[in-house]
Amino acid sequence: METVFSKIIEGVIPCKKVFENDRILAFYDIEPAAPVHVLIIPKKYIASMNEVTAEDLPLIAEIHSVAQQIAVELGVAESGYRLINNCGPDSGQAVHHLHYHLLGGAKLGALTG
Ligand code: IU
Repeated sequence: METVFSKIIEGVIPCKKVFENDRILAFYDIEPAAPVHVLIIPKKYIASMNEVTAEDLPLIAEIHSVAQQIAVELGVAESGYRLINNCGPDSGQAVHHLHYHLLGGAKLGALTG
């Protein structure tokens, strides 16, 4: 399914890239919720966490590895950061292409639920 993130992956919509390889793209969120707010997405279309399959698990592991690397490069590894996935309506997931928010650069508020 085409989403805004497919268009970003295709380069039709520009983004401020932080990381890219054949499988993963990371870019700055256009509406940052923290001083550092990066989205990390697989290039493969997966609608949400609910659609992740066993065959996707190496890709999910690689996303974690990329997040770790980005945290170091953007200087938040030691101060701390969050890696968040929103899945489904109650989470507020707005873009139906799997993505992880990497948030840091300030003391983050308590998680609410
Ligand atoms: P969510 O987890 O689906 O709620 O997060 C979607 C994010 O995608 C949200 O933080 C938006 O600001 C962000 N975003 C973006 O970075 N670029 C875009 O063109 C669009 C949304 I549309």
